[in-house]
Amino acid sequence: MKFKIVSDSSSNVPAMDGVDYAAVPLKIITQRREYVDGPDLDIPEMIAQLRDYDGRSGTSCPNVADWLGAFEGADCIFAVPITSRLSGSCAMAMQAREEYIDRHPSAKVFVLDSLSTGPEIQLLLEKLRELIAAGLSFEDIQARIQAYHRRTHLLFALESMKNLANNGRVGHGTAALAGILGIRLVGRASEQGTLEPLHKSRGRKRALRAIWEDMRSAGFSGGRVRIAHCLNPEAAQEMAALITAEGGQCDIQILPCAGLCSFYAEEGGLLVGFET
Ligand code: X90
Repeated sequence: MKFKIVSDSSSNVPAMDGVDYAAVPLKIITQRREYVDGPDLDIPEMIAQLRDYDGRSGTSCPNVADWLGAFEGADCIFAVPITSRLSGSCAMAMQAREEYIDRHPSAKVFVLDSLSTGPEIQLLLEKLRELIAAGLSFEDIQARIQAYHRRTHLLFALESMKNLANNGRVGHGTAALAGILGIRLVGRASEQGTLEPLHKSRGRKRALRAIWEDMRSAGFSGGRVRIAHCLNPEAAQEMAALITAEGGQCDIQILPCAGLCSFYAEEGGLLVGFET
């Protein structure tokens, strides 16, 4: 049994120790250049170039061949793409699953629609690694990761939603909530896998406080927290400090957004994945 975990680059996890793992890249596309969201992408450079660019920009998801290439060589595969409600990545992974099983009839592939992105996917990947290391069967792992998924959540604070609106991922009305200087939109990944606005907060401190209060009302009482930020390590540290000060000992990790999350969360954006 050769297990493998595969996600797409929206997870911000380029590599994992102790397990066979791959992340298939999405792409960020402007009329000037195309950025492949792989481990070599220079995020600060991409953000700087996007800052000076006012033409059209968008993204594209991995295709079936990209997912198939990542599955190759394994016979027990868990794939965790970005929410199917905002991207075609999950549909491509599902189609790759069909083709892979046709070619390798004894292989097993489970595609878990994350209904989320970034640090919530990261939590799912880490849990999958644990379940594989524990020596559980494919079917047991599938049942347990689905149960765990009901306990994972994503909250975020965005200073701008221009790229989300320009690419039809949120309405312009929602985007306007975050469009004013100093106002951050705090929201969450809904149960259906869409972007759900929760509050408008003035200033960073209030936005972080709103996230913390939402974590508590979702039922957070310690456990794992994964924070991804777009060129905003200070806010990520402050978020971690607030959670530790009021929530006690938790397992918190901070990491920078890769390309896809950087493009949509934009400079200053913060994403917080946690378990309840
Ligand atoms: O297929 C593609 O081109 C990718 C499209 C992705 C669109 C949404 C990315 C969102 C990234 C922004 C804040 C978190 C929103 C979570 C909603 C579930 C991060």
